[in-house]
Amino acid sequence: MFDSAQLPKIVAMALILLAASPAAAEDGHRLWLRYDPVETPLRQRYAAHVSELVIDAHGPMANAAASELKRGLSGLLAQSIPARAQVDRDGAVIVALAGSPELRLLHLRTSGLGTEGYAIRSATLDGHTATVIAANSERGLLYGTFALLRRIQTHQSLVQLNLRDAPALSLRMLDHWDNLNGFVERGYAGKSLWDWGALPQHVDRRYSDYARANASIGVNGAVLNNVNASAQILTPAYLRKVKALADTFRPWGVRVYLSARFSAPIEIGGLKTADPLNLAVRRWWRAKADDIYRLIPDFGGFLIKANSEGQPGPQDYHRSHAEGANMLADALRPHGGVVLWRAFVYASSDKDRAKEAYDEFKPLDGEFARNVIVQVKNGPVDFQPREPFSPLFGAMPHTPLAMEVEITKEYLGFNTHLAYLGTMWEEVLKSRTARPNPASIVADSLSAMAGVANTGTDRNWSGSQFDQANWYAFGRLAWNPRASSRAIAEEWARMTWGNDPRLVATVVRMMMSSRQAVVDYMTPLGLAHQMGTGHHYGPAPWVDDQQRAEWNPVYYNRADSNGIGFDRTATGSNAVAQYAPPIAMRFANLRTVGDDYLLWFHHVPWDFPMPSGKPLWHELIARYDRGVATVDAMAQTWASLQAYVDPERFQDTADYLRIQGQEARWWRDASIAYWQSVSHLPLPAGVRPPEHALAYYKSLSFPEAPGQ
Ligand code: GCW
Repeated sequence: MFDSAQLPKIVAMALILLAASPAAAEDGHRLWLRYDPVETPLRQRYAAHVSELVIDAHGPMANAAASELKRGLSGLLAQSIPARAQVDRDGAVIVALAGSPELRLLHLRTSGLGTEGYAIRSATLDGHTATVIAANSERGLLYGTFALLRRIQTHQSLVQLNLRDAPALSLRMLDHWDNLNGFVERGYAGKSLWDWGALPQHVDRRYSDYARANASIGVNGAVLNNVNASAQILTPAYLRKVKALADTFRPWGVRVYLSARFSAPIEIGGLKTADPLNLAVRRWWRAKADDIYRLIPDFGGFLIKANSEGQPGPQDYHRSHAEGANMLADALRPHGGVVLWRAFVYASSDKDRAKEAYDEFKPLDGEFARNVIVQVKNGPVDFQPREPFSPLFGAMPHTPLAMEVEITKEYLGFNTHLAYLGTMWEEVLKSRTARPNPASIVADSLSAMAGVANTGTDRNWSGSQFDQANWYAFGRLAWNPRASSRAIAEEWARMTWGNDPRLVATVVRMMMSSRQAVVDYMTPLGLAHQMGTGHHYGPAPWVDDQQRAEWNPVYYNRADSNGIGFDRTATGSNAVAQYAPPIAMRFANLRTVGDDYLLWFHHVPWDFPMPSGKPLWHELIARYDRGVATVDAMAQTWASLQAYVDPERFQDTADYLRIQGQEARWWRDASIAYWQSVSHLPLPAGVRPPEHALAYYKSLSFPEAPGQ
């Protein structure tokens, strides 16, 4: 029987149990938007600047900004922040659109901020100190809000602020390779976020969380479906589902785009052709666009993969890429939509694959309609751990270009390998094109950036804790392609792991060396595409039996008893000639090309003396060893951070680093075993021989590979 005298004891015990039970699991679900309380005394200093909220802007995005400020500030300062109609004390945070009385009083000018920029200024209003977030648009206010919160999250001062910022590129997009059956092509973070079966009736909470995370890093567009597209997405039933997503994303400033299948007029329109010059086809697309805009007035437009890897396209009707793109552009133009037309094409079997996109698209410069953007992968081949920049950047002065990068790590070890890609993208964005000016860089040639998303239904969104950093870095670099990847890593580390200086410095150090480590243990010195067939996981430099030449790793490594690497100079494919003369000269010369692109551009004898003094054969092996050593060092470094990190996320990362260590060895050993079978050279003294014979590595099949 229940004895009431026991009650206080029971309550006390329950309280003890509650206190001892862990708080909500630290599974990484909150991303970089954690908003845990800042420690005192810093918190008190911030509190002096944040006593109340005065919102002088209305509309869905302004409301989202207001709710985010409330949520973020009350979390970070561990107190609720009241909203007021007017400033009535020191420390107000004011959110105001251009033309509002507050901004007029303060003479705060918003000219130059464009439609997405913001200003944040410390001010005195009605005798009270205040911090003002100002913009020309609600979207600008949203970005200003996240910028202010980020300052507190990263422990920066709020004193005497006078900040202005606006994005350099107007389109900052995530491309989802999500199929309608829930499978994500090259996705390593679970299934697709979009639950097509339950939409539009059920709108999952995650959709707005997703859009909110994008808003926090300035991403303003999302292509919902795979570029290997199903025409079904354009049917009325699916468009109603798409509308539900668009409605959910809108308050966070994210517009929806769709991948369109070029042959949709045949598949779902009942036409006999998809010829872009056929009148019925043109009419069909116009009507389709009208239908979409009736449902989604701010629909962004179409992304197209045409005549690439078996996808249909205008060349099926002997029309050019420009004719195909312009037909869709005509349909979207009355509504303000754009066509993102991908330049990822390779079809000819007797040509260097690295030359194909340039050869096909460069002659079309000037032929595209004004609302077409040509979307070019960062490198000339395909999202490898390292490639030189695509020669199309700077080569199409009359065509807006988007740079497409792959956030999901298809060729960099999937989700278990820690590789911070900010450094890779910075390297590409800052590469000198010398077009049109001697000092021009890739970033100068861009109108947009698109990142192939790494999001999925995993609790941590991206497949690993550290893969979140790549989503984050993509957004920040798309906002400012001249930003420093180190500064972005630091920002992310502070927001995600904590502000302790030792923790921050260590995490940033790991991140900054991580991508080079992957290059070293997978494809050192400019090698590329040595991954297993189809899945692209694990080493397979020996593969030579694929139907098309350029599907075989041997096509890329060209290793033989004389040497290794792809001659892309005048004695070979002459791909170097696609670059501006000063760049071409640098790449073409063995002495100036540099280690990073050596084997990308040259077939080099095994005994070639490297700048280190070693012959190439020895240097190559040293690079594999360096890659393995860096991963081991990362694992040790991470172990030293145990006291700074919550147990769940600590363990996730430690486990993955262990897998990465095993797989780095697998890559090293399998690659060296194969090169040795071709070079017939002995291993340098003191070098650890591969653990197994080559036959063993060849016999492994995915997913039996070590660590799987
Ligand atoms: O890297 C390759 C991928 C394909 C992808 C293709 C592309 C969507 O292996 O999975 O298809 O690129 O970018 O179109």
